[in-house]
Amino acid sequence: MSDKQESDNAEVTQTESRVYQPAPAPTKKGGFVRHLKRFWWAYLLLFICGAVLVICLVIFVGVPRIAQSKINDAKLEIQGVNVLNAKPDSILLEINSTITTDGSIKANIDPFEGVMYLEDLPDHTPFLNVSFPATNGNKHQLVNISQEVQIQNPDAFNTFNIWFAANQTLRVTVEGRTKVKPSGLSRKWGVTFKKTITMNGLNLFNGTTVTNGKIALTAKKGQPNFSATADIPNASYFTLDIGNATFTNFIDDTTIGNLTIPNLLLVPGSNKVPISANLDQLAVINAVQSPKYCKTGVIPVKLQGAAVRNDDATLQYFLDGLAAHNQTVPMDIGSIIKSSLGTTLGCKSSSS
Ligand SMILES: *[C@@H]1O[C@H](CO)[C@@H](O)[C@H](O)[C@H]1NC(C)=O
Ligand SMILES: *[C@@H]1O[C@H](CO)[C@@H](O)[C@H](O)[C@H]1NC(C)=O
Ligand SMILES: *[C@@H]1O[C@H](CO)[C@@H](O)[C@H](O)[C@H]1NC(C)=O
Ligand SMILES: *[C@@H]1O[C@H](CO)[C@@H](O)[C@H](O)[C@H]1NC(C)=O
Ligand SMILES: *[C@@H]1O[C@H](CO)[C@@H](O)[C@H](O)[C@H]1NC(C)=O
Ligand SMILES: *[C@@H]1O[C@H](CO)[C@@H](O)[C@H](O)[C@H]1NC(C)=O
Ligand SMILES: *[C@@H]1O[C@H](CO)[C@@H](O)[C@H](O)[C@H]1NC(C)=O
Ligand SMILES: *[C@@H]1O[C@H](CO)[C@@H](O)[C@H](O)[C@H]1NC(C)=O
Ligand SMILES: *[C@@H]1O[C@H](CO)[C@@H](O)[C@H](O)[C@H]1NC(C)=O
Ligand SMILES: CC(=O)N[C@H]1CO[C@H](CO)[C@@H](O)[C@@H]1O
Repeated sequence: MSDKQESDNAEVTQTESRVYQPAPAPTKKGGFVRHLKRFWWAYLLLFICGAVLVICLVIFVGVPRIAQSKINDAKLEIQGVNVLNAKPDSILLEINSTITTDGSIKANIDPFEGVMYLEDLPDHTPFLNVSFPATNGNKHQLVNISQEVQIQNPDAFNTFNIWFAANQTLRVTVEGRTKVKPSGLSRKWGVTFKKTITMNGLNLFNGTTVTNGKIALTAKKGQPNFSATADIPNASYFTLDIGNATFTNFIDDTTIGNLTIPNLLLVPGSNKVPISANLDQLAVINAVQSPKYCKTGVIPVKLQGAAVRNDDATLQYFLDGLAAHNQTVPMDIGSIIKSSLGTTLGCKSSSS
């Protein structure tokens, strides 16, 4: 640093001495004016060089910095995500999003490939690649994406689905390298686009209710012998084309059968869907008469994803999401039995 400064100083001194050498010894008055008249071009050159240097610094150091800081300050917000046409190794991914900037810089931003990863999973392994379209620096822009995305890293995508199904919120980072071309300049500069979004997960469908339960006494063996309507809350802004989802049901630690939600297309907000189940009714009746549940007739039934079939194919990523944890749904079995069979089952008198 100091070496460079010294040599710069030396150069300046040299130039000055060269400038001064041919000049006659200046008389007291008007000497400087004469000097200026004679060497105005040298000063002009110095000035131009200085101006060019400043402009170059602004363009080659300042602009990229400003461009990067504008990208960093831009806000990415997501209004909706659709996961449609779900296949074992691909999905149709639609994202409606907005990018908000302060609008102070007009610039064209190149399209780019971005990766998505879970911010709170330390290895940051991308679970999806997404192509972002070209944008500009306008204050408020709609960025809508619709593309068929290959699932190139199934493990990472399954993990994302497990977090998405289980967590109340999760943080997803979108990251990619792109180029920015400020309007009026002919060059492009590389910048990093990196945004972390905090989104709502499905929170294990907390708040699901089951109503309209009916026991089908005449069902043949293997046919569903229980039907109801479930109201499944989706706290996220995702629409998911899940398909036929089957869950194993437990009361405490005992399997009591399974239930299926046919053609499940989960949308944000409330989802009223029909369910049909094959339940071991004897086991259920025993449970509802047990001391633990006989007072209210309400049994917390545990559900664990057992199969997700869509167009005759298993969708492992949705299945992993639904199978990684049990979700608990309180079912008012007492009322269901009362309305289906017309009897009230109290507590078993003989039970200890
Ligand atoms: C995006 O917005 C359009 C128009 O409102 C809507 O039809 C579409 O379903 C939305 N897509 C997503 C992914 O939210
Ligand atoms: C893009 O998404 C916005 C919602 O963010 C929606 O209002 C708009 O209609 C969408 N445009 C298209 C072409 O889907
Ligand atoms: C993203 O694309 C790159 C290059 O094509 C590929 O190597 C990588 O596996 C992809 N990752 C995901 C998660 O799709
Ligand atoms: C999200 O859920 C996963 C799987 O249940 C868990 O391991 C992780 O710690 C959770 N992360 C956050 C940030 O809640
Ligand atoms: C589930 O919802 C209930 C209210 O419906 C709430 O009290 C409880 O805290 C929620 N649990 C989680 C894990 O969000
Ligand atoms: C659900 O139960 C029925 C009847 O017991 C059985 O045929 C079917 O294989 C089960 N489904 C799953 C995914 O376990
Ligand atoms: C769900 O609950 C059942 C019964 O208690 C248990 O056997 C099973 O391991 C649980 N599943 C998970 C993923 O915790
Ligand atoms: C109902 O379906 C289950 C499972 O298929 C079966 O075990 C049971 O016998 C059926 N009928 C009754 C009355 O529980
Ligand atoms: C769900 O299962 C039914 C009956 O097997 C079938 O007709 C339907 O096509 C399946 N739905 C999907 C989305 O695969
Ligand atoms: C984003 C959204 O629509 N969230 C909804 C998810 O479902 C619950 C229950 O139906 C609603 O209260 C949320 O508003």
